[in-house]
Order: sequence, then structure tokens, then C-alpha cells
Amino acid sequence: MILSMVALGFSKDTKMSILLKSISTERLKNIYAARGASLYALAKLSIDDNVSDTKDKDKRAQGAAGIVAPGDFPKAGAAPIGANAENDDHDSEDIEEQHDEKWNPGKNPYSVTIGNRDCNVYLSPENGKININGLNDKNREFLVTFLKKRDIDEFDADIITDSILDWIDPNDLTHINGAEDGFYGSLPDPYKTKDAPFSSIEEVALVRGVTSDIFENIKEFITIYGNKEISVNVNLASKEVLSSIPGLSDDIVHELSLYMEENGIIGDMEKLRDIFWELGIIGDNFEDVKRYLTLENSEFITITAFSQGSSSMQKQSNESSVQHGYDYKLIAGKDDNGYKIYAAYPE
Ligand SMILES: [Ca+2]
Repeated sequence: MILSMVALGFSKDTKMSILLKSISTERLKNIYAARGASLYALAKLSIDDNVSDTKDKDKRAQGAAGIVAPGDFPKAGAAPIGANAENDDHDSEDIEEQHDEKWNPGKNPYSVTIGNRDCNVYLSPENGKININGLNDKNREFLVTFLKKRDIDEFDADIITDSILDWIDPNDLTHINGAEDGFYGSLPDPYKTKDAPFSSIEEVALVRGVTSDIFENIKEFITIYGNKEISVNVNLASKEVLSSIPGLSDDIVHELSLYMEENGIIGDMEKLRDIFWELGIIGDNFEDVKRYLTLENSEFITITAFSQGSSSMQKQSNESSVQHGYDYKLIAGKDDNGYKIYAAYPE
């Protein structure tokens, strides 16, 4: 009663500022949850099945099941969505199994609860994207086709592709539509070509033809991480990327995805050969396509954690920013001691 009288006395501005404050608190919770989920995934990725002390290390986490204390791991929903999760009672054995479970890259997200936030975490190998450090004159058509699929006109697609080639090649010979020091030196704020592989994805925005709109349009589909090979992971690459491979069409990629939905991932090259045989890609055509494909996961992985807004908040507010949750992204690469973080978005 008293509260409602007080509330009636609030000016419109005060109500607005309380609403904004509560939105920003919810937003902060989402941010910390998404960041926590990313780091949790990093730890789960780094679990070495062959190391005997893994269990001891993870025992610390068991005590904190459900509650996230600083330095502790939260309770994990172990199975990816769609996996068999019938056993829902958390006796100690279950929890132990969950904490010992290594996470691996795949199409479906893992779930983990951080504080009161449910987070979905996607683990995507970087070789599901086009590695522009692996671009050369023989495979350039892959990138040109991809750029055109992203609604970039052919002329710009050629400029961007040739300019990327010039950016990474050590020489100063300009490709037909490319750019070397002469071009960049004549800009209002002049700079030089790298003449070496890209060391960050943001560097792509420096290349001739790559406007900020184009960079935003393509950045999720290209990578600079990995062993400088153009081949992409046939099991985990997006349709946009796969259907840009010279020799593959939208229809073929659609058939391929139907096959994988039914039968799971493709385990070996002979299987891939059989599938393509059925789709009419045989002999030299298969060999041409095969050099763009691999069945191995890259040692670099993008961890994307998505924190959902709390359910109570969604009822209270129609603010899409709250309902939308928050996503946080880490790019991690394997080293001797597990995974090392190479980049984080937002920083
Ligand atoms: Ca060059």
C-alpha cells in the first residue's frame, strides 16, 4: 500500500531511470554469464582424456554445483541440446561424470548455467570458415564466389580478392584488380601493404575494397587462424561457405546437409567419395572439390556463449535488448597446456 503510493508519486523521468537501471543490471548479469560460460567452455575443451589427475582437478568444481563462486566452475548441463539427457537426477556420480566430460566442437550448443542465467555455448572449429591466409591464384575463385553470394558485386569481389592476395604475398607485383604500396600510399592516411599473412581479422578492414559494411557482412565467415590451408571442414562449415567451393552448388550442398542430418558427420574420405558419387561429382570433379575439403577439426576454435535474459525480466519488459541476452566470443587455439585465447569479442 505504502509502496504503491510512493510509486504514484514518481515522476515519469524517475520511473524511466529506474527501468533503465534495472535493464542495465540485467544486461551486466548477462555479460558476466556469457563471459563465464566462454571460460567454462575453454576449460571443458582443454580436458585431456588421457591425463589421470583430471578427476582431482575437477573435484573442486563439484562442491560448487549450481553456484558460481570466484575461481570455481559452475554446474554444467553436460549434454548438447538434442543429445540423450534422460538422466536428470544429479547424484554425485552424475556430477562427476559431467565434470569429467570433455567438450568438442560440433553443430549443436552445449548448455551451462551461470548464476541464474542459462547459457548456450557453440564450439565451432575455425576451419568451418574460409582461411584467407590460404588464398592463392589457383583457389581465388572460392573467395570471389563467396563474396558474390554475400551480395557483393562481381567487380568489388574481384578487387577484394586480388587485394587480399597482394596483401599477403611478399612481392610488390599488383594483381589485375589488386593493390600494393602504391595504392595505400596515396590514401589520405597512407599505410603500407602487409606483404605477410594476416595476424588479426580486423586487419581485413584495411584491404582495398573492404568497406566497413562489407567487413561486417563477411567477418563471421572468414578466418586467419589455422594452418594457412584453404580447405574447410565439410562437417561443420556453413552452407554459405560450402556452396562457394568451385564445383559445388547450392543443390549439392543441400543434399549433403540432408545426408548429414540423417547419418551424422562424415567420418572418412571414402565415405565422402561415395556421397559425392551419388550426387554426380565423380573422377576429376571429385578430386577438384576434395582439395577444398577436410574432415579434421582445426586446432583453433571459436567459442560463442549466448546468455539468455532471465525469464522474470522478459515478463516485465518488452525491451528487446534484455530479451535478446548477450553473446560473447573467444577464439582459442590449442597448445601444449590446453587452449590459449587469441581474441575476445567484445574485448
Ligand atoms: Ca604484396
